[in-house]
Amino acid sequence: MLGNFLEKFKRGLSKTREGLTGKISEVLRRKPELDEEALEEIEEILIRADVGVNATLRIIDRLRERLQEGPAPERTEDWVRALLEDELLEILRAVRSPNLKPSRTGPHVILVAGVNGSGKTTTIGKLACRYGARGKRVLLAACDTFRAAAIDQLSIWSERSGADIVRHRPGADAASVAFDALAAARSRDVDVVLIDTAGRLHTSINLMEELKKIRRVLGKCLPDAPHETLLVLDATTGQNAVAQARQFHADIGITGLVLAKLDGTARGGIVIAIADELGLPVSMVGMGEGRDDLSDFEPEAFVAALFKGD
Ligand SMILES: Nc1nc2c(ncn2[C@@H]2O[C@H](COP(=O)(O)OP(=O)(O)OP(=O)(O)O)[C@@H](O)[C@H]2O)c(=O)[nH]1
Ligand SMILES: [Mg+2]
Repeated sequence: MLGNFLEKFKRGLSKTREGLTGKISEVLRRKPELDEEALEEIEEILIRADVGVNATLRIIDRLRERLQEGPAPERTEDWVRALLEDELLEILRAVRSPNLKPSRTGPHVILVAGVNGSGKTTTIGKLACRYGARGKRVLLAACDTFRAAAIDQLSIWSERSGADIVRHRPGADAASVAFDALAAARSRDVDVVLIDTAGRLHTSINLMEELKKIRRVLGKCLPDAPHETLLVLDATTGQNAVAQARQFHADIGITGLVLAKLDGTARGGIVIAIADELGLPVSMVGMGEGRDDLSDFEPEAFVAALFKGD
């Protein structure tokens, strides 16, 4: 299983590998003795790769400590890489997420939120394909009524995945779409309901109020719905993703993060900053626009792909 993930992660993380471990290897080759200057260079590389200042400083401190413990002849490039791998894994393992497996009787409701363009609708489409392939009956709720194109985009994913869709006219009340979607899900024996929502800035009060209203309506239709609230973050937005996650979590409570567009960035170190600073589970990562480009987050595969890419 890990092998399968590893191949996907290797492909998706090629840019990050160049920007992070590729550069670190360069330093290690130039300065195998790893003096203080080399440590500073590594520190800068980690920060540039969006690992986050706090996590970076801790990693460098730990590295310094362990270098002092280890006898000089052991300080080969491989040895230092292994130390770094250990440090990253320790941070990432703390946010390992239980995989999403609908097991209840009755619909498993997943609300998907995020700022505009972060990758919500695409993530929902990929999830619909994944659940469909596992024989689950899926229903999509087009609660992004803000733009007509958003409803059309979700409809395309409905066709592609074979999932049902509940949609209203553009401009309709998002919460009423959610209400109708749950009613349809219950009468049609649906296993998974995926709720697409409008994206606006995380500082938008309207957006948060709309999301809260959707949540209230879901809970009224089906006690303890939504069962998951996923926040989709665009990995290319760097440290801003951390601020977004904080705001969404404070306002609507997030149960899992999806990091989209990891394939498009050399700064995939953001996964480490998010794990370190938020402590929220990283459920999945998006590494492309296709239906199969969504993977459960596996810390071991992630770190292995960063260090053993080629
Ligand atoms: N490379 C890459 N592109 C992605 C990924 N996920 C989404 N995209 C692209 O990013 C763009 C925005 O994705 P959407 O899914 O429409 O984002 P959204 O959050 O629904 O956007 P709004 O509804 O406008 O808020 C699209 O062009 C997607 O194809 C990913 O994992 N990798
Ligand atoms: Mg969308």
